[in-house]
Amino acid sequence: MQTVQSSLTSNLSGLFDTLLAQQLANPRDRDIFRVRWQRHFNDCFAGLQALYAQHPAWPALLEQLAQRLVSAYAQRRDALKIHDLAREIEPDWFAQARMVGGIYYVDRLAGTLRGVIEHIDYLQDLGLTYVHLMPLLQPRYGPNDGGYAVQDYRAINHELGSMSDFVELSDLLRTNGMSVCIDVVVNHTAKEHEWALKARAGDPAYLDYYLTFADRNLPDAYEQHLPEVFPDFAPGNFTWYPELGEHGRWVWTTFNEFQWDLNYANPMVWLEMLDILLHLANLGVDVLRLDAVPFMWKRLGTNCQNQPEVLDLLQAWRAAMRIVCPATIFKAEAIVAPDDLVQYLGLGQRTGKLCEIAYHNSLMVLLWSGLASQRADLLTQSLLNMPATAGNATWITYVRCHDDIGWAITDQNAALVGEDGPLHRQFLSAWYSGEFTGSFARGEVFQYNPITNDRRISGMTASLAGLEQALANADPTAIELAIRRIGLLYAVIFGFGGIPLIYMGDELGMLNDHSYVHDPCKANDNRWLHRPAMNWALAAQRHDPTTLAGRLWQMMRSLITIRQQTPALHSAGQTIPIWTQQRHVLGVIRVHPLGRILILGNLSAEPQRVALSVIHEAGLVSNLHNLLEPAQLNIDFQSAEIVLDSYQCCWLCGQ
Ligand code: OTU
Repeated sequence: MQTVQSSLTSNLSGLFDTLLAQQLANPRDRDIFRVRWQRHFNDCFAGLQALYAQHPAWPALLEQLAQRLVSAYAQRRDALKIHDLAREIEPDWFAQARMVGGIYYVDRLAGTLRGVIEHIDYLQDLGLTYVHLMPLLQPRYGPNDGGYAVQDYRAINHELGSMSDFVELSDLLRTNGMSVCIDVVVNHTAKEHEWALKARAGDPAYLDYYLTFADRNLPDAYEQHLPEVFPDFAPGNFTWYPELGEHGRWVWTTFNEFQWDLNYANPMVWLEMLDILLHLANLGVDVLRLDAVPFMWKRLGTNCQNQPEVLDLLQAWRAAMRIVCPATIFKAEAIVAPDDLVQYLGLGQRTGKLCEIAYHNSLMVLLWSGLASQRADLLTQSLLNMPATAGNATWITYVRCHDDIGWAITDQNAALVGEDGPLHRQFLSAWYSGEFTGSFARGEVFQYNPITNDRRISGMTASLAGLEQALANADPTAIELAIRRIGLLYAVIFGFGGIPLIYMGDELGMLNDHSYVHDPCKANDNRWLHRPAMNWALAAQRHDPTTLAGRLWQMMRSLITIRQQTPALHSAGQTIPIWTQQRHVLGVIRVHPLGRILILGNLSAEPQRVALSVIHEAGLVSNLHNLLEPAQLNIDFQSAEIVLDSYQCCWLCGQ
C-alpha cells in the first residue's frame, strides 16, 4: 500500500509540475503552490484515500484534483494572493477580539447587492469586522427555503444583482476591514440544478450524484433510524419522482422535496463541490458557511448524521483550500449534540484540520433556557460537560439566527441539576410561544412533532426577550427589563470566546414580522417571522439615545467597542464555566496570557449577590473593576458580596 501511495504521489508531483509550468508564468507563484502542496497535500490525500481508494474513479479523481487545484490557483487574482499571504502571516485573524459579525439577507437589508454597497456605512457604523450575507447564489424559482435550494452555485441570485456587483461588494467590505461570509449548501442541491436535470433526463453518471432508490426497501430501512427535520411541511426523508429512472425512483430529500441530498460516496460529487468552493473563494469570500454538513454521509442503521466519513470529506476539502486560497476558512453549520459538534472544529480523525469555526448552538439554546427559568445551573452544568475544542479553531457565538431554536438540552445534563429533560423542554416551548402564564415572550411554535413532542420556536430576539409584549402593554418597567435581557444575552456571547454575531435588526430591537403569511412561497414556514425587512426608519433613530432603537444601538455599540479594546478576549484563551454559588448567576472565566476576565451574568429580574470569595477563587483578588457599561461595581463590603442589578452582566477584571 505504502509503495502504491508513494508512486501515486510522486506521479502526482510530476503532474503538478507540468500543470504549474503550463498555467503559471510567474516562478514565484509556482514555488508558493509547491510549498503549500507539500504542507497540505497529505491531509487531502489521507481523507480521500479513506473514502475513495476502492472506487473505480480513484486514479481519475486524483488527476482531476490536481488539474482543478492548479487552474483555480492560476485564476486567483493578485489582490487575493496578497490577502492569502496576510492571512498566512496572521493565522489567528478570525480569533481576535476585534472580530464582531453581523448577519443579513441582502434583499431584506437593502433590496440588492448595490443597495448593500450604498448602506455599507451602516455596517461600518456598527463596527462590524465580519458580514454574513445570507444565501445569495441562484436558487430555484418558487419556494426555495430562503435560498437553501441552489440551482446554480456559480451565479448570484439575479434578483439581488450580478456577479460583478458581488465582487465589488466583497472587495469593498474587505478593504473596509470586514470579512465576507456566504452560504454554500453542500448537502443538497435544488432539484432544478444542472446535475439533477441531467439525472432526470436519464444520464446515469448524474443519477449517481444523488441518492435514489427504485423501491421502498432501503428507504424504509433507513427511515427506521432517521429523524425528520421538517415533520410539519416536509415529512419523511424520501420523495417519489415518477420521471426518474425507468419506472420512477425515490430520492433522498432530508429537508424539502425540492432539496435533493447529494451522494458523497461518489468521488465526483466531492470534486465538483470542491471546484465550487474554490470558485467562491476566488471571488473574494473569506468564510464559507457549509450548510448542513452533518448530513453528508449516510449509513444504514444510524441517524445518518455526523458519520466519520463527513470528517474525511471536510478534511480533504480544507487541505485543498489551504493549497489554493488559504485566506478562506470554513464555518461548519452543524446543529448537533456537543460531542458531535466539537468534532467539526480542529483536528480530524486523520489529524488534518476540518473547520476553523462552528456555531455554538448549545450556548445559544442554554442562554434562552436560563432566561426563561432565571437560573444558571443547567447552563453551567452543560457548559462544564462540553468537550474541549482543538487549537486555532473557535466558536461562532450567537443569540439568534435565521433558523428556529430547537431545545437541544440533554436529559443527562437536566438530571444533574435536578430537572426533568422532557418537562423542561416542554416548559421552554410553552414559555417562548407565550402560552405559559407570566411569560414575557412572543414567539411561535415551529414544526411541532407529535411523536417526539418537540416544539421548536421562531421569533426575533426582542420579541422572545419581552420587548414586543412590553411595548404592546406600554409598560415602561417591562420595556426596561426586556432591554436588559437583550443586553445580557449579547454581553455573554460577546465575552464568551469566538466570533459573536449580531442577528440583523437586533441592534435596533426589531420585532417579529408577520407579513410573510401573505407570500405563498413563505406562508407555511414561520421562520420568516424572524426574517424582517430592515427598518431604516428605526435605523435613522440610532444616534438618538432618547429612542428605544437608539438605546439598543448604544448598548450594542458599547459592547462592540469594549470587546474590540480588550485583546485578552482573543479566542485562543480558555473559557471556564464556574459555579457562582448563586443559582441565578452565570459565571465564566476567560483566561488568556493578556489577562483574566470573569463574566458574571444575572439571569433573574431581581438583583442578586455573589460572594467576593467566589471572585477571589476565580483569580481576581484586588483592584476589581467592571469593563462593561455601566462600569460601576456595586460591592457590599459589609457582607463581602458583589450586587448585580437585574439581568446585569459584568466583565470583571482585577489582579
Ligand atoms: C440549515 O439548517 C439552514 O440553516 C436552514 O435554513 C435550511 O432550511 C436547512 O439547512 C436546509 O438547507 O435543520 O432546522 O445540523 O440543523 O442544517 C434547520 C444542521 C436545519 C441542521 C441544519 C438545518
